[in-house]
Amino acid sequence: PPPRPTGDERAAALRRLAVATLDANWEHDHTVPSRTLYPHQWSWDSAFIAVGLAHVRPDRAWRELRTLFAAQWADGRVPHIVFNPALRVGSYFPGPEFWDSARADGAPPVATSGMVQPPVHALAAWLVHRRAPTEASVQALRWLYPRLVAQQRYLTVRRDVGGAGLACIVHPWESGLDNSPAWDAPLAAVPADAAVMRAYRRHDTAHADAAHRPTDLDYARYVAIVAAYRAVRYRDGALAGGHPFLVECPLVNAALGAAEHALARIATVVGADPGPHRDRAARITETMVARLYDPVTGTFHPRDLRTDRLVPARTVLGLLPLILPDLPARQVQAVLTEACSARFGLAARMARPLPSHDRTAPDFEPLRYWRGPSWLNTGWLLWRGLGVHHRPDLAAGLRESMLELVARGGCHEYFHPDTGAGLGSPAFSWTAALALDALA
Ligand code: 2M8
Repeated sequence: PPPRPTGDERAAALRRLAVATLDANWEHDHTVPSRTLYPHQWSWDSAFIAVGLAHVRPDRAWRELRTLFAAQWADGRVPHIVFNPALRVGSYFPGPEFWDSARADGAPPVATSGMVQPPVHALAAWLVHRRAPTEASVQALRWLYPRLVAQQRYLTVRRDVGGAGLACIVHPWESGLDNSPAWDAPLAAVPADAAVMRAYRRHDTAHADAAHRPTDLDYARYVAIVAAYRAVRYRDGALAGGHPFLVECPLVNAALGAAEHALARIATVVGADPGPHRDRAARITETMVARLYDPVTGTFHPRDLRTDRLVPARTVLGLLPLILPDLPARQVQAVLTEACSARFGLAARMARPLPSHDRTAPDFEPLRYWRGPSWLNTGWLLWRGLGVHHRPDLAAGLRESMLELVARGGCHEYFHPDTGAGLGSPAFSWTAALALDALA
């Protein structure tokens, strides 16, 4: 067998591959997540991508964020997809014709989706600036700051369907973890029939193994929920009255709280008052603990607002509130216990990669997208949380496991949670970007 590469050789090879992947996915003013599966701009992908680009092409990191926020709606929502008008119809489903954003009030001139994704952008902007603070990065922060504030306001005011101060998601796509078992219970109430999908052509299954993607029934429900939101032209006023999917997600809300912490730091750079951001961050953390933490399971769960119950599934979403610096010691300890249990296997030397779902659950599926496989972005968020809460031993174990995945498998979209084999898109941008950040 060839000699095992040294740590330095492994790092150099990984860096080259990551940079080449990001360069190949750069498209004029943004980076596509994948040329085949996701050929437009995605919201939270761009935030992760910017974090990675900061290490090698800081100008592009800012460009990435600016392009995304140039498509922000008048109400402050940052759309989860910004469509590239140069692409032919049918390059992604559901495409611009399906979303029909032009008919919604306050949509930008460019076609977008009408939904959001986890607001990790303020954190990303802060990290990009901190990596290389320059006059240009201060200018970029000045431009972004009011837009990031508007994004927060949209989520905490218009999307506060539960009335407690947390943001509600109106579609599983808004969580970023599309077919996570976390959404099975709330989705079961959405009337849909797999036959609905005969009217459409899925594009994803032409590029990835159908057995590794959401099912046709999942897609029928995804399409039905978009249709309900599109019918009210993406207005949020009447959501509580009957929208088919209304959930408070632990990741979206943890990102919301982490964003206020990041905004407090950004505020000091741009000459704004950090105080209100710190107050809002504290309120979000407190409310998350009160509403989404279950003392019996010792982890965070989504709250289904239609039943006002916590969803029982224990997924990786439950661990991600660890990114909140002000998470109380009791919850930090409980989440660490959950992460280090046989369900997720976090350790200073990890035997297997971090899965996206509880390995011991009967509905754990090692190949199917967000129902088991290991993803770099959720690993990266947990890794940051471990740093924030002073667990360098566990952070080092997780980092090593993530880098080993990419070193062996390449910049795949996700990885088999037992073997580490690469799955999904083989040249996926956030995997490249977050590997670069973990390497630094
Ligand atoms: C996946 O979601 C899109 C829909 O938004 C899809 O399946 O077509 C998710 O993994 C999501 O988190 C990600 O942002 C997107 C692009 O990478 O792909």
